[in-house]
Amino acid sequence: MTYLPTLGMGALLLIIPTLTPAFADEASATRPDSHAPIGVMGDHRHKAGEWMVSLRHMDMSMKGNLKGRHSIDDAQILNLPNQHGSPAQLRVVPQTMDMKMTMLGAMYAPNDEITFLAMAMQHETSMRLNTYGAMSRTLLGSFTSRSEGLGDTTLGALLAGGDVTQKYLNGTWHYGLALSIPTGSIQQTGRVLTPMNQQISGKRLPYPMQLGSGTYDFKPSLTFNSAAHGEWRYGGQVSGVVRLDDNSQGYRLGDKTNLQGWVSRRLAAFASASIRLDASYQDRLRGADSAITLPVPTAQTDFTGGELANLSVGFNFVGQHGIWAGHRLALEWTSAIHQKANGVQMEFQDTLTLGYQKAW
Ligand SMILES: [Cu+2]
Repeated sequence: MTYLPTLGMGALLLIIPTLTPAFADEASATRPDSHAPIGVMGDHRHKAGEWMVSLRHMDMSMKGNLKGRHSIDDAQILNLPNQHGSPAQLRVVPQTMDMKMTMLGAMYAPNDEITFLAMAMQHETSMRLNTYGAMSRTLLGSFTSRSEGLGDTTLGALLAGGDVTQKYLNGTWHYGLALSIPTGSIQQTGRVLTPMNQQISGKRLPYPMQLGSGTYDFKPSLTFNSAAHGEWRYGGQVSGVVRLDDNSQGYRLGDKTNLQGWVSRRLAAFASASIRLDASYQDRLRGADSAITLPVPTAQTDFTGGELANLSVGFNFVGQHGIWAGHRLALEWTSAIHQKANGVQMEFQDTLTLGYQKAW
């Protein structure tokens, strides 16, 4: 997906000259950097009585495979044991994966101490795979799996924490408490090409192709936002995902922790640029779905979880007056800079996030 950064920069070049006249009023108090980069969730709270709606679109791409930190090719993957027994070794290898997510969010603050939030998600995922012969190990062909539909739904609240007023650490922090409700399907099926060279339809797709976790997940977070230091601002967040039960198919995805920090600089009254670094760790999946049995790395329960770190570059824009006042547009381009997979997993490439937000 190397076209994405180019596309992002192209869109930016189009947006800046078009919006400059309408966005150029310095007098407004709405700063573009008063929100974190668009890839950060639950980064800001609202004042009493305020509402906000947001729409985000993320497009994430994966390509090739890693064993631990190192690339592994198809021929090497065919030597690995298959936990499902037959055939004895892996015979289906993912090549590329594209995950599109559209998130619709709402925020409401009944008072200055608490901001409620809700977020619904729509997924559109596709994966292209190669199938090799059970005995011959020769390439039989490729096929593409697709899954599409509603994902999990998050409901929660952001609670005022406090102020920090040190010389070099000056800002506010807040807690986030959220619950993810398993509205996404975990029984998506598709047509696959088997190592016996048969096309089978209605086969349960591997774990990364499912639309939700299937479990109620607790999602706590702690966020710090600095005060403005002239044109500069920074922030950080630690967050987690804790699975509260096993799902109906007999497994739970690994718990997750994420640590991130960002720095932004205001470029104009209506625009800011940001750099963000994030690192996350996810545990292995526990249990297994007995209907997920393809001889493919993504159906091996030990080949889940690991470390991932990303570097992101983003831009926030906010209208300063007229019909543009208070309308926010943001984009962020995220690139994986470190990945250590448990077992063999697909390699993360990059993600483009586009967002729109409006508060009133
Ligand atoms: Cu908001």
